[in-house]
Amino acid sequence: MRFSEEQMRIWDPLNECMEREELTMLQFTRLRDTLNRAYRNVPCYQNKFHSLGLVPEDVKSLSDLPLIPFTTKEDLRLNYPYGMFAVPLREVVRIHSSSGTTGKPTVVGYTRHDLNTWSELVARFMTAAGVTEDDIVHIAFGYGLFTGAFGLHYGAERIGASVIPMSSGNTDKQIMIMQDYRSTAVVCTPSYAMTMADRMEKLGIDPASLALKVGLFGAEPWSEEMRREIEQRLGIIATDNYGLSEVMGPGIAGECLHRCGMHIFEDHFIAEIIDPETGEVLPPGATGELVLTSITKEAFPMLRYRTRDITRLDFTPCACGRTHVRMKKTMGRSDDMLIIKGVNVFPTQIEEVLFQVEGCEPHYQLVIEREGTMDTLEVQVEVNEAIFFDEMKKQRAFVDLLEKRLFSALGVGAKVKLVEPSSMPRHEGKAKRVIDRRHL
Ligand code: DLL
Repeated sequence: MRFSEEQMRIWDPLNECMEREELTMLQFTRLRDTLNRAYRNVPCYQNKFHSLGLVPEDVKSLSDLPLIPFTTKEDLRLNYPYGMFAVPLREVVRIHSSSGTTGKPTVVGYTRHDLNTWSELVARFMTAAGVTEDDIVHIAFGYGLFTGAFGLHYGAERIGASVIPMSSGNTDKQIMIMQDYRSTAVVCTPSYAMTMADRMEKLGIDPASLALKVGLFGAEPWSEEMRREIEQRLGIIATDNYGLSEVMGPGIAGECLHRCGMHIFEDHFIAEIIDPETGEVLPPGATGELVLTSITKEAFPMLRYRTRDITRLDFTPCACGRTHVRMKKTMGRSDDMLIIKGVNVFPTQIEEVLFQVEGCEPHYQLVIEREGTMDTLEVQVEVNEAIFFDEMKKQRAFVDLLEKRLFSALGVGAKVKLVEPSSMPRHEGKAKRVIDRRHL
């Protein structure tokens, strides 16, 4: 695909295309400042340093980064709500929170300067996706404590685009607004994009009749197959962007139009990949858990935060000219990894298989149960009407085909259950794919 110069613009070329040597120097200066501030103002960091007999001055270059202890979700829980803040609350102008599916959510804060940085970084990946001041950006993330909507909102405004703060849900109204206001860019989770595509099909609305050109998707794992499906069904370019509230929210990494990995904004975050079992830093290109250190944040600095997201870094040059390293699509959080009969399985691997088989609808759920000491996996997948109402023999052959494909992709057996078209839950925010019926 060829893109115009306008589409290939870079928001902040000075920082996004910095030579590695200069970038390394900048990272170290910023890291040192962050360490000093975190050590001085956050008892949790100070205690961790003390227990190792460490002071910030011991970190003399970037290669000393592994000396710094990891920060985990547990640290944030123990210091709930404001214990990890490095500035007095009077300097905090915004508070957000993580999705917190279990236990108390974690609380994060931003100074005015942090909000400015956040908008700049979101503006970077929106520009990288081809969004300009001429775009009408339709934000269908839920506005609230979740960082998704506000993060994208201020980034789009920073670019000068016209922002529609639609929020999530009420899909028919979303579609009506898209039609009437001529939205050109849509922002939501990939699973909600799919829900919208389904609904348009049901309502007999041809996506080509809309003005949509691009979708900026993130906040949950999704496969390349799902990207192709969304692009084809909505007739748009779909880009991926990554972030997590503990480290800032969206705006940590985002794809350019080449869509070959998400550029991590390395002048603000240092990325490492570690072995999730041993904590050892892995060599460039290895797959493991992403660890992030923020180096410019004031209110809520994060030192070596264990994201739990499994990915790998790609240091090869990108055709767009940005020099920042790219992270590959995450396979999911290590917490989402299923262990079926001793084999590690990520839901996105299953998604890839299902999307390749004609007749499967892009809606599925994974049910894990325990039989004796063994975990079993059932893949429930919606199929189109032709297959669902097909004769038993044909249906059986379809199930066999899926089970075979799953086995060869995963290396472990899964049972497949076909379910009626439109019977699976549709998602408005982050999709919940796994139902765990084990009583552990
Ligand atoms: O989901 C921030 C965000 C909002 C990112 C909007 C992109 C767009 P949390 O609710 O704290 O923050 O959830 C963070 O979501 O650790 C990943 O597991 C997952 N995640 C986020 N973006 C992606 C992505 C926001 N592009 C958690 N691909 C992260 C895969 C993602 N997983």
